[in-house]
Amino acid sequence: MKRKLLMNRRQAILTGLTSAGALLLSGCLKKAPPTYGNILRMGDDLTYIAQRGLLSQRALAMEYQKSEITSFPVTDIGDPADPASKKAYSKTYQQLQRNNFKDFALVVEGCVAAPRKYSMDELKKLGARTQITRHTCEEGWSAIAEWTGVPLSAVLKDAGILKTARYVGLYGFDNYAESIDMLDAFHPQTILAHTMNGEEIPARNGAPLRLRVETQLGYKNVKFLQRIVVTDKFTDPAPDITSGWSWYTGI
Ligand SMILES: Nc1nc2c(c(=O)[nH]1)N[C@H]1C(S)=C(S)[C@@H](COP(=O)(O)O)O[C@H]1N2
Ligand SMILES: [Mo]
Repeated sequence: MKRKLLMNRRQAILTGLTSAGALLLSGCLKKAPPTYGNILRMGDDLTYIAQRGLLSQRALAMEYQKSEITSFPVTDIGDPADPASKKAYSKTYQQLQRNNFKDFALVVEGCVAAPRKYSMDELKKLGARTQITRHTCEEGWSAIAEWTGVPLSAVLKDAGILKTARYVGLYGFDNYAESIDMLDAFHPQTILAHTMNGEEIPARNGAPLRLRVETQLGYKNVKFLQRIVVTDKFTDPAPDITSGWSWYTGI
């Protein structure tokens, strides 16, 4: 995926938020938001505080009717099954795919009492949520699909998430990765989706498991999930891939 710089629009928005951010900083939200020492991401502090302070933290993203489901654009040209794919999928992923992901297991580790792997069946036993939501890509398109998956909160609780936990890093088989905070991790619409429009997720849309985090822009929705790492400190898991994008990108 190409790097995109969204700074022009963001800079404009941030200028407008400066006073709100300053007010909030002196108010109840004293905890420092994530920052990178990266000039492109300096504004993260303000958007993060403004959104977290001003918006209802449990508000649900809009859900749609089946009749509103749209086609879903192909975003990365890569088909994980195609060795000539422009994207680098790991050998491990291609082997798993050849066996229709029967041997797939999600790694859950870090600040959890019981780090372990979960097979798809084990994940499905933890529960399911179905939601028809709009995916909004930072490149300007959006699409509506129905997703079914296990709530991330259920997985974290099952693994025995520790009190020190602050962030969840999510890593894909293609080395793509993102992190989210606990509010988003425990948001009821944040799910690890295995089903799209009633069928197993197609390869290009992130088989066998992808994150759906409906409170943020498209690029936070990590596809081809391999590993989840719970951390007590802020981490930017793939700064080389996503550093042109804001870390917190609430919609
Ligand atoms: N593993 C992985 N996840 C990813 C990406 C990626 O390149 N690799 N691209 C992101 C971006 S920018 C978008 S808009 C969506 C696209 O999802 P889609 O390919 O199902 O349309 O996936 C996101 N998750
Ligand atoms: Mo995107």
